[in-house]
Formats: sequence, C-alpha cells, structure tokens
Amino acid sequence: MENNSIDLLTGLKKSSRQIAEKVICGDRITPEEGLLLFEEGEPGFLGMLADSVRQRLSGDQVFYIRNFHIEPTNICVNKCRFCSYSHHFSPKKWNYSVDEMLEMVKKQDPEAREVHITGAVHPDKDIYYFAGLFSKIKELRPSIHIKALSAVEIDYLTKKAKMNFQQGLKFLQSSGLDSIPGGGAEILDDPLRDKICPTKSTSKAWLEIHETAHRMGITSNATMLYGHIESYSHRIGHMLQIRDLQDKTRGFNAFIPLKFKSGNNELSGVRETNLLEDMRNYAVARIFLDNIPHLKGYWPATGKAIAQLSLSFGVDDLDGTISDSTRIYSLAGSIERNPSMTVSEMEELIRQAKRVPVERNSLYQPVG
Ligand code: V47
Ligand code: SF4
Repeated sequence: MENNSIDLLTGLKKSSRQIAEKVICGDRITPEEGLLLFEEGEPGFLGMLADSVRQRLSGDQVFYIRNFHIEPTNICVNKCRFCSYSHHFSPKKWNYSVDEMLEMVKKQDPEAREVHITGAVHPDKDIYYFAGLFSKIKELRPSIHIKALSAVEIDYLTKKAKMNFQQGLKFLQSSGLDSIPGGGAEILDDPLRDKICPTKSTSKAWLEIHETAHRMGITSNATMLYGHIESYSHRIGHMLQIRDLQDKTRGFNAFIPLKFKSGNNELSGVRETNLLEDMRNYAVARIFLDNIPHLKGYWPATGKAIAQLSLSFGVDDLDGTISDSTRIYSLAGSIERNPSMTVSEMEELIRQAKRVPVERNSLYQPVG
C-alpha cells in the first residue's frame, strides 16, 4: 500500500492522521507538518484539531476586556505598502496633543481596564513625550493598564534617545507602561519586509524588543499580517520564530492573526483572502503555537460575524469593547466603520457560540 494512502476508518490521509494523533495527544507539530496542514487541511478537520487545542488551554471560556484605543497620530516616517492608516494614504491627518488625549481618557468608559495606545511613527515625537503621556494618564486613572507602543515605535524612540532597548523599556515602564501590543511584526522575514514595509524595523529588532520586554516582566502580544504577498512557508517561518521565543520567555499572552485589508493602500491590487482561508489560518495558528495561551479574533478588523465563527477554529479571545476608538481597520475597508461593542452584546455573541464569556484584565485574569 502507498505510504500516504487514505485510512478507510477516518477518511484521512496517513500523514494527516499522524498529525491529528500528535495534536490530540498534546504533542508539538513540526514546521513541515504545519505547512502540510496549510496546504492540505480541510476546514472541518482543521477546526476539530484547533478546537481540541483551545479546549485544552481554555475550556469553554472566551475572554474579553473593557478597553479603548488612543491613536496619537497618523503622520508616519514609514510608508508601509499595506497601510491605509498613515497620512500617506488616509484622507484624514491627525496629531493629538497630550491634553487632547487626556480629554479622550476622561470621556471614556469609567469601567475600562485597559487603554491600547499605538499609532504612526511621528518624526517629532520622542520617548519623553510618551513617558509624559503615560504618567499623566496614570495620574488620571491609576488603575488603568497601559498597553502601548509597538516594537516598531519602541525601536524608533529608543534609537532617537540613544538608549538600548532595556534602558528605553525601563524608562517607559517607570512612567506607566504595563505591556506592549503585538503590532509591527507583519511577517518576520526580512526579504519579504523589504517588499511590503522596507523602512520598518527588522525582524531581529522586533524579536529582540519583545524578548527584552519579557525578561523585564513586561508581557506582550504577537501579530501576523497575512493574506498579501506572503506564502504559507512565510507564515510558518513567522510562527516558528514566535514559538521559539515563547519557549525561552513565556512572555506572549496572545497571538493575533491580522488579515490584510486592501482598501486604499499600495497593495490594493491584491485580492483579500476568503473566509475559509481566514478560518484555516486561525486553526493552523492555534495548532502550531502550542505554547501561546490565547488566540485573538480581532473583530474590528474581521467584523463581528467572522469573529464569532473564528471561535470554532481555535480563537478564545475577542479583544474588547473598543468604544469606537480605532481607525486602522475602518480606513482599510473593514465593515466595522465605528467599532464598538457593549458588554451585553459581546457576551451574547459568545453565548450564541455555546461558550462561556469571561471578562478579563490585561493579564487574562477573570474580573467582575
Ligand atoms: O502592525 C496595518 C496591521 C497592525 C493593515 O496587541 C493592517 O492586542 C491589515 O498590532 N490590513 C497594528 N492589517 C494593529 C495591531 C493590533 C491590533 C489589535 C490588537 C493588538 C494587540 C494589536 O495593523 C500593524 C499591521 O500589521 N495593519 N494596515 C491593513 N491594511
Ligand atoms: Fe507607519 Fe505603521 Fe502605517 Fe507602517 S503600518 S506606515 S509604521 S502607521
């Protein structure tokens, strides 16, 4: 009999059945096996495997947080080809003052536990400006968790201040920074980065910043921008580097696949991935990244219905209530023009998927 023949009992190829056995036993899959899942995995099969990993890690719980964003500016020294948000492509241009941002904080939900602050890399802003912003936010709302500055922003700010990553992060931490978001990772492959974001931080810098943060007790997330000009091998290579770093530090809270949205940017000619591809991507991420506790379905980017469906493909975290405070995805064509969810809407969406909603803090501890 041929080596990769169909097993009559399961209907699976031998290679797929072997991977399934590994995943169900909690064993790690290899990059080659990850690639095979991307190339040959049928959606129902991938969903079942991803679900077994999610169930092992989170049971029936689906997490969310009361949060909002601040995007200080969209004026950017970079010109990433997939970006619709920066002043190079957006019809709007903004650069808020610290006072304006403090006013935003005052107006936001008093029960919000987290503010996510990230934006473009403005040529005139420095590390002292952000340190001042963070400390003033903490004066206003001492208990709020500040998740701020992607590794790309940290790279720029620390270099400008002639600090190394540890010095820069220590200074920001002492000013109120609590954790760092996962942005700027895109695909951690420099030849590919040269094509889609040529002036952005290197893969090495992104990984070093996260590693340094983790060693200082600052946790973070990791994103992956997929569905543009990358291949499945690029995606696996990206996730392998995240998995390897997580083995060393255990500092990543969540992995966040970000589907490329083609509205109004230099890659607008690229056709967006379809729904099955998006679900395949969530599932393979959940199966491959066995050491990352949470997989986030970022609904302002995907829309609520797709986020709900992703709960059957490994996702156990729906980010948060957002409160109409981010523009990154609406400017790129997301159906969520003014993303906002009430707590009851969020909980209903999770219950409809037969899961248990759990309000969390930024460190994924249940609250409320
Ligand atoms: O790095 C920009 C992506 C990221 C587009 O850590 C695009 O909790 C798709 O990192 N199509 C920034 N994606 C956002 C980000 C993030 C979002 C939500 C939660 C967290 C977290 C982090 O947005 C960028 C880039 O990968 N992005 N333009 C676009 N047209
Ligand atoms: Fe600037 Fe970020 Fe847009 Fe790149 S993705 S151009 S760094 S705002």
